[in-house]
Amino acid sequence: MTTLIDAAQVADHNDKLAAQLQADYDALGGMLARRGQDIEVLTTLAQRFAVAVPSWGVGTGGTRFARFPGRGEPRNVFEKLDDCAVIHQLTRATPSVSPHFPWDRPTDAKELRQKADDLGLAFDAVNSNTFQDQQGQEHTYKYGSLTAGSAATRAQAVAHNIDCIELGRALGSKALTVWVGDGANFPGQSNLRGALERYLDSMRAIYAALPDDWNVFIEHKLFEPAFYATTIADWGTSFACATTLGPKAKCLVDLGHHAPNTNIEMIVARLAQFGKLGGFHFNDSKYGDDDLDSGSINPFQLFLVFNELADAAQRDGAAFQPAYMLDQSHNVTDPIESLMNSAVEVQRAYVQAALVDRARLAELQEANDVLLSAQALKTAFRTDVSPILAMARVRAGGAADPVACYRTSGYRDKVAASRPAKAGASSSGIV
Ligand code: AOS
Ligand code: ZN
Ligand code: ZN
Repeated sequence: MTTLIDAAQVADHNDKLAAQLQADYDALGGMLARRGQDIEVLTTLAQRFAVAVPSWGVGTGGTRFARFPGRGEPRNVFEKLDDCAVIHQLTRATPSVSPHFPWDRPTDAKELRQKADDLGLAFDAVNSNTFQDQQGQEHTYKYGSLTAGSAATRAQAVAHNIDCIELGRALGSKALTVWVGDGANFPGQSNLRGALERYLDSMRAIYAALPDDWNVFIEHKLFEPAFYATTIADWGTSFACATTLGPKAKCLVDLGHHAPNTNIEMIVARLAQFGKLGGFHFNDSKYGDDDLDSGSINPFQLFLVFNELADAAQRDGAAFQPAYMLDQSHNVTDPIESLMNSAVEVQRAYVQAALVDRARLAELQEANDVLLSAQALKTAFRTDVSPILAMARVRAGGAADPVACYRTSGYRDKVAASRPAKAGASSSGIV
């Protein structure tokens, strides 16, 4: 297996922090023991956590105003995989990559799979793209894709999704994520019910092409690019469509795709209850689909989402396996650093949720002890589990402090030299 950062350098970094980490770990272990919790159980749990990295996340994103490219941005899917491998090498929490077509379309899927294999990576859900026109494309998506009034446009969008399934199969993926920007910018622009009927027709054709062991994830989003009425705007629509389509169709919750102050953890609880929670796109936001780093704005919300996931896991056992993926856009930070931090923040919420004594919480709820129920969650959320996360990484060969280790490694300088910037960069993360 190829490692892009010298293992000796990681070991050296860890050695320097070893005594400090052990002291923090022991102190936390003592505190948790007094609460009746075994730190080793939590560290093992942390080591089992995994979240996929979005291939488009390793390039610098952009807004409709501008894109400010970073140094050494990946120029193709192979270089994107290299950056993803660095993220996994140092965090040990991101063993898979969620690719995006056609941005990541390989000329040879076998070669791409081989490359991923060699880096110790696998492929998670593949993402289709019918929200922009591609060069040489026959029909425009300006007025919709899977919901378009034109049957030829719909057929083209369906064919692209089926092509994504084929590519995903060759890469060892097991799911297709469909997010469509389809909708209307003005009242009257389209027939609201008609658009959803056409969406379902298109999705039925895509669903029919799914292999037996595949899922299709329906990703809802309140607004943007449609600013009046998005066809798949909310979890209710997503749930209704997933239910109509069948058992392989599930809902995907992108944390940024709701109105401000929406109770996302309750949406998670509802979808889990009815067996339709397919997975997540983790990110954070203040206003809309800001795609900020996970846990950077509202870490308590992230914790509450994982609190619901812990409840669902307890109820449903091994059958409950939602897909965890990041979906972020990095405009002013080094994407590798942001993605490493974000993976750790999601992992942190996962471990913090495991600190909640669920039996005790149930008793408190039963007794209508509102204050102590709330405090049971707050106590878990306030516990700094950083030493557990660091120990989990170190034991798995990752870095005690991924960002510090990455900066010392000089990886960005190295790729800046081998990947010269190109003019006219697009906002897709492909430079
Ligand atoms: C768009 O807002 C959605 O979050 C998509 O999941 C995702 O960002 C897109 O597919 C990547 O281009
Ligand atoms: Zn998303
Ligand atoms: Zn989004």
